[in-house]
Amino acid sequence: MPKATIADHFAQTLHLAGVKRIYGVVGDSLNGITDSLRKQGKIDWVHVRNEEAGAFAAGAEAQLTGELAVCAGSCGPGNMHLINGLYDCHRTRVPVLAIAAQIPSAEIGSNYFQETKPEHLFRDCSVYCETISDASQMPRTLDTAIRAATGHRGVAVVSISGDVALRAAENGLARSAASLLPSRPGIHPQPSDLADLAGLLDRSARVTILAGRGCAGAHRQLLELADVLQSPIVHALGGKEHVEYDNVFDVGMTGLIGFSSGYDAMMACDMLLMLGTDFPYRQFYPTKAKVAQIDVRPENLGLRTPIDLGLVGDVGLTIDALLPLLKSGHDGKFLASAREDYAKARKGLDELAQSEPGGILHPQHVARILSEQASDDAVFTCDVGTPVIWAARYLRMNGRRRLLGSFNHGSMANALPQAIGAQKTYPQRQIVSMSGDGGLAMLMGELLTVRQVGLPVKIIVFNNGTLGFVEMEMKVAGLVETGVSLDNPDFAAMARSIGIHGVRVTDPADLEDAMREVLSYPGAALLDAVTARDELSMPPKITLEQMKGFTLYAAKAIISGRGDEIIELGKTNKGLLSQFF
Ligand SMILES: Cc1ncc(C[n+]2csc(CCOP(=O)(O)OP(=O)(O)O)c2C)c(N)n1
Repeated sequence: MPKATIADHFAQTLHLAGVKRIYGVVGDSLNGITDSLRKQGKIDWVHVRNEEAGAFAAGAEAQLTGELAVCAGSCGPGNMHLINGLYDCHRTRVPVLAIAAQIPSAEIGSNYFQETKPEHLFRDCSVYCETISDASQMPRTLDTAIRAATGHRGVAVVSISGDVALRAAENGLARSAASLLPSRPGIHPQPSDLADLAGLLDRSARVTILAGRGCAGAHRQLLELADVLQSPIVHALGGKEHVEYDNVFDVGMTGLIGFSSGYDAMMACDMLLMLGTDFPYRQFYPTKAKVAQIDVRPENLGLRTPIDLGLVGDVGLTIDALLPLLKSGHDGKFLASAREDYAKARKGLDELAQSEPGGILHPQHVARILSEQASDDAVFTCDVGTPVIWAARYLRMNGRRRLLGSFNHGSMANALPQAIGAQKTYPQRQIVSMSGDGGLAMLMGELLTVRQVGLPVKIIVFNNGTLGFVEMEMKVAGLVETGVSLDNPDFAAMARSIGIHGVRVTDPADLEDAMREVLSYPGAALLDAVTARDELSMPPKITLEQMKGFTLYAAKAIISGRGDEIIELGKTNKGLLSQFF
């Protein structure tokens, strides 16, 4: 029997770590590993058309399951394509291992064909990034990468030359899955810190909670806390899927794409309690309120706004320990008024989510019908651009549905590859990609992946003929829009030509039937929704013309739906918008 190679040990170690598939594109520097995977027959090779999509797909899988997902690229350009997707994984803090193949080991440092330095290139988007240049480093380097990715919830990159992968293995494998994947410890704050926090909360009359993705799994605790404090809960986009549902305390989102009620609840409180959120936009934080923050990452405390108290802890565990220390007695006035504001904001948004039969199809309408018709456990992915706004505002979460995006990294073209990862992970669930026409085109080759791999992904294209979000930003800045127009094909006809069911809708009267046809189709299907180009994600009464004289930030604030009251603030913050996109 031939001796096991390093590549064989890769296949065995990944299997031991529970890895079910690897997303990637092959190349000769990867041949050793792909061949070992083929011979082993336990890990599926998911052949994407661009490695960037492979990284996004792995990130989606890791985010949905919380478990290690893997992508791979061949040497030089092959693994460089991974980088954008890996940045997204890294910023979303999901456990992903990237295998970055390297040129022949003897050629390193000679400016050889396809030579790059992966250990430099990936440094910034990883928690661990090392090269295996000798058989004696295995399996320790790979094992450490796996532990780093899962333990720190981030990206680990292992670079290895093709010839090194084919060398004979020298050492034994990890002894058990448990030794590779130690479970995460629960993090409890110190009792004295909890007492301080309880004191602060008891002394504050108007507490607002800002809840982020760190609230995953803590829905019960969050509601119990809000009930004791009679607090409105504002959610950040990353928290939407974990916070918004079955929640009478929720008053919407704040931020660039949020709505007035969320913004107001943050600004009117005398104490802000941040739970598992790294919401980045500093100008949306109150300046006078006291602030306490709970996060598992100490480096996140006080990162976005000055805080009075920071606790390192899991949100759920911390609230459980905090609740017995709190005195009840907060009256419900602040909450009631925030909820009234929310009802008004919600009504305003809902009024925008319809279109006249025979008239222009509004994207809000498309998003609302999608939400109404999608299954109860659908996984939605939404492209950066206006689809993220429609998803944030019109998708109804229920605790079983999931929503993924590129919420921290902000990359276009995330939705389709994330849908590929989601569908591979959950073959039986309905997976819906809310794609921009620009976003879809950017990684359009992945439509071929969808078809070739046989994934029943549903793709809803918001086809507005423009890079809409940027067009709006340019108009708001008083610039003539440049480089935004998209001369699109009939995406439905294009889908059909490659074996994906395609339906095009232009008349709002046909929307509901078209959506039903696409969502219920047994295989991959695409809805080309030809939507209004000049759709403004802002209150209907304010026109672009009115916004021309405003500063970028003020206009952006209006787009976010917070109305006139913010214009004064905008005057002092000229130019801020440019840093966001
Ligand atoms: C990779 C990348 N390139 C450029 C941008 C800047 N950007 C943000 S949104 C956007 C437009 C997206 O257009 P589209 O997908 O058509 O969606 P729309 O906003 O029109 O709905 C652009 C160019 C980005 N965020 N990511």
